[in-house]
Amino acid sequence: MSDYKKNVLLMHAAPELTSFQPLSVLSLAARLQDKGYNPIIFDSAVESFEELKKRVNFDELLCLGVSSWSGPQIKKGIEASKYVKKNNKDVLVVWGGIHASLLPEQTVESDYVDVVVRGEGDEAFLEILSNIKNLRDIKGIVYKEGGKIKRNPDRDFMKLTQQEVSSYELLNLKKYGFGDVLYYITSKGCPYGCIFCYNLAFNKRKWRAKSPELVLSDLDYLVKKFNPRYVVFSEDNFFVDFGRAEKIMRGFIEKGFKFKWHTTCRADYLCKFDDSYLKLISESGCKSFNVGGESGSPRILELIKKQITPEQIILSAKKCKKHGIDAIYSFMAGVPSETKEEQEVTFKLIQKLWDMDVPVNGYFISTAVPGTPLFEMIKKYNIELPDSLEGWSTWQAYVDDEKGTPWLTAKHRSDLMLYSEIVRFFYIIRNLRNLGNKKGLKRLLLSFFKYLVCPLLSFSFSLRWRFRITALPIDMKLWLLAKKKYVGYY
Ligand code: B12
Ligand code: SF4
Repeated sequence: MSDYKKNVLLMHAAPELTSFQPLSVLSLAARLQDKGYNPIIFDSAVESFEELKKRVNFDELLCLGVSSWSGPQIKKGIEASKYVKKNNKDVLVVWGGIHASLLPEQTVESDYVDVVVRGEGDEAFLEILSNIKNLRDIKGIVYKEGGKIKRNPDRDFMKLTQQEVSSYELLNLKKYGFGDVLYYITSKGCPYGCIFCYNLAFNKRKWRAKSPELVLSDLDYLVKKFNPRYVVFSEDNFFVDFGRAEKIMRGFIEKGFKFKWHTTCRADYLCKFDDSYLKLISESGCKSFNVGGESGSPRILELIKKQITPEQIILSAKKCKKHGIDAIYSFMAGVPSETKEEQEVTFKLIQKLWDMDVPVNGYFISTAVPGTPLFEMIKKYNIELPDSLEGWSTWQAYVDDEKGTPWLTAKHRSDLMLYSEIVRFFYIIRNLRNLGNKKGLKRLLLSFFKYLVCPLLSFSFSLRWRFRITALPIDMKLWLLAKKKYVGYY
């Protein structure tokens, strides 16, 4: 029998169909490996609990760690925690991640949770595992002791100086997307204060970054091991320090990395970049940026503290186009207090981008997550807030439910949902992959979607968008069905 006191199950509670490597648990796992533990990763986006049961002996676990984001995905974390506790109540159950960090006391109140780690868990988790019987001196945690909930002082942000890529080998990368896309972060946090973003509460506007040397050596390792076709820097703000970013990009060229890369970039940064900087970005393999446009209305941009202007959105798109980089914009629908006129201004901006052949990947219904100023703002609408972890798992603010947006009338919300789906539809068909190596029935079904369903929807959605027609959205229902069947998570 292996030394089960070293077995730590790390779960990324995620819905099916999202296929992005879970960096939270990968980061924890790398530290555990360094200290001689045996981390086992369970990503509920790519593996069912039944499958997990076949490969893990639950009687031989020291701990279950669950990574959580607010929303329905919590349900899977709860199921796993309950199962583990029922099987053996001595297995420690620790929750972390953004949801648990923002509502730690409420999370630890659950019978099946012993400890919550607030913020980065890498160091705290190791300390917990080596001091299971005495958690008093561990910073950044909330836990139960003698039936009472205890909150220890905050922990400082960790230094991003350690290699943390060894743990990628614990994943079956083939299960993720096309199997040749790697997720990695070079920095954490963001110095801006957009009112809808988790950053203020979670990162206190502190941006921390890995050195160019560490980034390049991590990537060297990943390239040698996995030879990715594509690398996504899935962090909040890659470009805060233009000089650091420049060193990293020059490093890609010097090392002869062949992968293409993608990250997010602010519109105002893109306006500041001169031609030589944009040329470097492009030459280093950058294929695309996600850019938060959010709104065409200067008042809304100010309200949400985005610190950009509509003019910068257009200029940034033009500059990226000139250098062959796809800037992909996203917008927010139905921000509290937004008028129909302001909504119209955003539609016009979206149209202007489309006319320039610039992609818009979403017009997403504005939803407030705990810990954000937007969340404080919407409390005046007497929003019904869940009062338990289980409550959050059924709180459908992220999906199709009016509870999360009480400032919108049902009609306004359903109109916005329709426009949101239209924008998404045009983005998805723009990127529709060719039929690849699909064979047989799958190929037939995809051809049906591509050559029959899409043109039909394209026609009706164009009319709706052009004349702002929202009545009888039968086409949207068809689209929602088709999207679920053919497109997966979007
Ligand atoms: C990449 C990403 C995605 C990818 C998914 C990638 C994946 N599989 O992980 C995609 C594009 C699919 C996505 C989708 C969504 N996302 Co997203 N996403 C991110 C993003 C940009 C990076 C996540 C990441 O990799 N971070 C890096 C890791 C290392 O940091 P970390 O997760 O915080 O982990 C550390 C700590 O939290 C802690 N920790 C975490 N787990 C645990 C567990 C234990 C046991 C312990 C001890 C500690 C611990 O230690 C970790 C290591 O230091 C974050 C923003 C961000 N920077 O985190 C938003 C973010 C997580 N997303 C968010 C949201 C809202 C969504 C969506 C709901 C959006 C939507 N409306 O559809 C969907 C939800 C999908 C779903 N249902 O799961 C919010 C979540 C807010 C919240 N309150 O939970 C964030 C914070 C963005 C934001 N600005 O608000 N997202
Ligand atoms: S710029 Fe992006 S990451 Fe930074 S606070 Fe705003 S939304 Fe969040």
